[in-house]
Amino acid sequence: MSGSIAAWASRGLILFILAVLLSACADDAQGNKPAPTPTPKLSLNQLNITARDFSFEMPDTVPPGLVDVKLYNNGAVPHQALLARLKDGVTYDQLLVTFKKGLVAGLPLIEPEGGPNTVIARQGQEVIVNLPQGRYIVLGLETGQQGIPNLQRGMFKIFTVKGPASVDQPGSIQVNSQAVLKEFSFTLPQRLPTGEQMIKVTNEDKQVHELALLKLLPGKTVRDVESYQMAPSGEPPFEQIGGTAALAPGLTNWMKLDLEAGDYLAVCMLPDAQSGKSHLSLGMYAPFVVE
Ligand SMILES: [Cu+2]
Repeated sequence: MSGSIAAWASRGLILFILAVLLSACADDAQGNKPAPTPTPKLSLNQLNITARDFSFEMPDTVPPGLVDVKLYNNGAVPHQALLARLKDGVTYDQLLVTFKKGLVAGLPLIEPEGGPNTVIARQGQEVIVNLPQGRYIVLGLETGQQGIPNLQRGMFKIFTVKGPASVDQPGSIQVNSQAVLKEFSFTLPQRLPTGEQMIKVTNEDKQVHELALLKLLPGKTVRDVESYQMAPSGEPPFEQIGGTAALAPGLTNWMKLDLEAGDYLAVCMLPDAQSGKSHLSLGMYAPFVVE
């Protein structure tokens, strides 16, 4: 019995390989560029989050394990959706009161599981996360106009992760390249191709980091980004195009990108627990080119 299953399995594999080869040949014959690596055909649980000015719309319950999170910004200002698990013993009231004192005060109360980072109006970001069961809150940690944190305007929503877990395992996610978050630095490719790709993002440091993606406007550099962050005025020298939100030490997210050619910057804007300075100003950025 098991022998015949193995035979069927290997026949299926051969057919699959043939199909892949044939499709590759078809591309070459027409002189087209090879197709980008297809995104995984996993039966992942889906979570759609709509951000508005200033609220989140999403289900009250999310299944544990791998979840494909799609954020769409239906507001007029930039929004992110950080999925944060409350640490044991922390209450929602305590969390919201503490976050009002600032990020440095609030971060120790949560285990940040990542999620889609900040995108401008009418844009989206898709990120696969791997959620343990627990009590959660989705947070928008951006500071909006007049220096008021969006959280204080209502950018949070409580939810629970429970129920049957996803059967998919992280190893089945097809990855095109990797980004590693370290102590005030990133390791990621200096060049990326245009088009769809999946990037595995892992925090290998002992503190929380994020990977915010910025597309630099023509002629702008990391210095312009830094000056803007210190004293925002006028139009930013960049466009916020997503990335992965804050990740606790040791955790991994998978971000799906579909980039056009240009100059980009991966940055971490989170504040340092000791000095309160942004990780960007401590050197946590990495420029890269998409071509
Ligand atoms: Cu950081």
